[in-house]
Amino acid sequence: MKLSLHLSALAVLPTVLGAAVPSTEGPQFDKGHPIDGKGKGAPLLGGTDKQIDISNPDNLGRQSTDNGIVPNLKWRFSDSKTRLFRGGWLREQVIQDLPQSHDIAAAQQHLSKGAIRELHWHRVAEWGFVYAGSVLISAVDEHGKYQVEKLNFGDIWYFPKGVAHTVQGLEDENEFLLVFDDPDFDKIGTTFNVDDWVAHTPRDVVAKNFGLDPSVFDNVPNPNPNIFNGTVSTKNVTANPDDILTGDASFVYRTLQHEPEPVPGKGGVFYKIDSTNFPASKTLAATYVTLKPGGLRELHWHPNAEEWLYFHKGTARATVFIGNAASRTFDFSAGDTAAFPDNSGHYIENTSETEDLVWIEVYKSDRVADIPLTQWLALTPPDLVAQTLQIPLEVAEKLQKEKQVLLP
Ligand SMILES: *[C@@H]1O[C@H](CO)[C@@H](O)[C@H](O)[C@H]1NC(C)=O
Ligand SMILES: *[C@@H]1O[C@H](CO)[C@@H](O)[C@H](O)[C@H]1NC(C)=O
Ligand SMILES: CC(=O)N[C@H]1CO[C@H](CO)[C@@H](O)[C@@H]1O
Repeated sequence: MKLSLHLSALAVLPTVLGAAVPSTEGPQFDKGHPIDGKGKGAPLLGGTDKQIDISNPDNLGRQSTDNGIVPNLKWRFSDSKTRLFRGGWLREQVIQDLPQSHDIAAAQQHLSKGAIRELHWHRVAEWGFVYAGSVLISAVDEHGKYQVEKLNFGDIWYFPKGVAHTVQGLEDENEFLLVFDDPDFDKIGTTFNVDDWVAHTPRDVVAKNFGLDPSVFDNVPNPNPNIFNGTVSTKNVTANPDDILTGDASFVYRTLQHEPEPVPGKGGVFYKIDSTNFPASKTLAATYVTLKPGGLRELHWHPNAEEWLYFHKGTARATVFIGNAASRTFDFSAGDTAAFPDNSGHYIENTSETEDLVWIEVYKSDRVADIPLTQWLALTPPDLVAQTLQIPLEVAEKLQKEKQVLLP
């Protein structure tokens, strides 16, 4: 009797692999179930990562305006393999991780005090943003010009393709974002490390090249360590000070020492860092944005490039419209990266009640450029706008002609 009751109860209320069946009252997205509460959807009973479902309700179908097939545009650094070194670590996002990022690869890198990212160069340009601690950067270009500088929070470097460089951690713990203007960063032929080169060149040639005894190079590390623990540099380069890269030739831009862009919408703070204010940065253009709780980066698109993003703090959502009635909403949190297709329409909204949203945008371009929806419509004959969208003419006549950038 007891057994048959139990079995019939199971038949009405299926619990597969122990998953609790939710109530069907109202939307269930915040409980991790794809149920809209208006008759669409059903419980999720199979294998799933509950925490990820709950923090990505838009993947569960919450936005009824989403439509069509839009590929995944998001990658979490938390899903990257972390490579450990003496004095630091590295985790990357390359094209194999996020195939929709066609222009850019990126990494987070950590250097403890004294740790050195060994001397190297790349076939691609490198852009860095310091977000914890401080680092020493050193670089040399094709004209024998050089630069050695200490960078702190918010400071950016840009090393053009082929420029030799190194980075050292100065405080107890230091971390930064790296961005490269090529998505296939792990491809052979992208990075050239000095000790790797020396170790794989006939010793007598190395000795002849430097005019030194071959035994000088007996201890060159092999394999090369990439990052290794060291001691903080105390020596200056003793070359001609006239050869120091400064002014427009500088590889360094100190973001927070400049004025942010005007933001008439008053929703936050927007820094633009591109070749118009940082002349060295010819292939990568960036923004550093802080958006207040509930704020909105207005609907816009970028006429010149695909957009790559790194979310540093807070939580966000963004809907990306790729044309042909296709759009998809994504939920983001700190540590996520994303790539929005070239010219796709989108917004970014801070979904927190209390916390600022901080993110970085990077474009493979010499400049940051956007066209906001509101400004476009405001600068088009209002009767055409009114007829197209079927909105009152008075509304079309009063649209903001200025870019609002960030709305509260
Ligand atoms: C680096 O780490 C190794 C192994 O722990 C240690 O022997 C060496 O002294 C360290 N070097 C420096 C400069 O801290
Ligand atoms: C290195 O150069 C800086 C700036 O010119 C100077 O203040 C410092 O004393 C120099 N350090 C050494 C060890 O010469
Ligand atoms: C404080 C505030 O306005 N928070 C809003 C953040 O954005 C979400 C939508 O994504 C709103 O639901 C919150 O009210």
